[in-house]
Amino acid sequence: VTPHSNITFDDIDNFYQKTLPMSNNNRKKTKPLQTPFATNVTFENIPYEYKNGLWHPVGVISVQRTAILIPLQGRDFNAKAFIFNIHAFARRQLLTYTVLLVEQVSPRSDRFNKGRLLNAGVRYIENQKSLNITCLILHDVDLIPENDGNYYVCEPSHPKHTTVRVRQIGSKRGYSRYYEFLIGGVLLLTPDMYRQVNGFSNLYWGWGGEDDDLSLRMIQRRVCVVRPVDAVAVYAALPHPHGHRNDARFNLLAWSTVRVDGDGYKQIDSLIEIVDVKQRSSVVHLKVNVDVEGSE
Ligand code: BGN
Repeated sequence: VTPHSNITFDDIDNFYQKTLPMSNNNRKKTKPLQTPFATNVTFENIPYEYKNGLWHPVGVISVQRTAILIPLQGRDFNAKAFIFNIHAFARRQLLTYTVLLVEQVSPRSDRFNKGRLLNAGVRYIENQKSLNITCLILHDVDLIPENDGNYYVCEPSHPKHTTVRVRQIGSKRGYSRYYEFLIGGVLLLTPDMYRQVNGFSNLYWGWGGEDDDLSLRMIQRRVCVVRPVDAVAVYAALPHPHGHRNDARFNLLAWSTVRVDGDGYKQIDSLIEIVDVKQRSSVVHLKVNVDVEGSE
């Protein structure tokens, strides 16, 4: 039974007839409920087609239209492993999706500005009106989801943070947990929610804090984050050297909530320039100058 086969309601009836418990009385006599998902059905090889900028499972209408955004500076070695894995993962979940690499170009600074990259990526998506994206996934390039039950589907009214437990590949330490407040790593939210908090601050240069800043914005705007259960919210982290820490992050965080309206997604256009768009079969590769002359 695959979703694209010509299955009829009769087939489904027949499939379930023998296994559905009819009442508490005969429950003991029947086998446990077996769904097609519990058998050896796999979506691994479901045909996909590329149509109007998105990957679609053939013969299936997905609930959401998803953009996976990966901010990037260097780390090509991680990006390749990530892209290789994320397509298989997305297809096993029958997503309708696109993958966007948002790579930083910055002539005046070697510090990573993840906030500007993500604001730029979301703006690009928003401008591609025909894509009609309904779910944004902000995804670190070094995190590989390990459980297919970690559904990459946006909740209608809450951002969803899915990096609950993370293990380092090659380390024997097992899974680490983070703090309740953390929303960094992988975050799913609708474009509406992104606008509601005015996206990310544009002021964080270097590693750390920009995600905590977004978390504060959400608290200020009464946006409540949800998480999947521990068993499925697991990731493997690819190895890489640590980025340059941002010493200004503590001070920026202290004043975060007074800046929400004046520093964020609404302000991104004057701060960045998309210098290259390369449409590949596996990704759309944007190069973004996050450091245009006159922007601080
Ligand atoms: C935190 C960082 C986050 C990062 C997580 C997980 C800061 C601000 C300190 C007040 N926050 O410490 O940005 O995602 O670790 O690595 O540095």
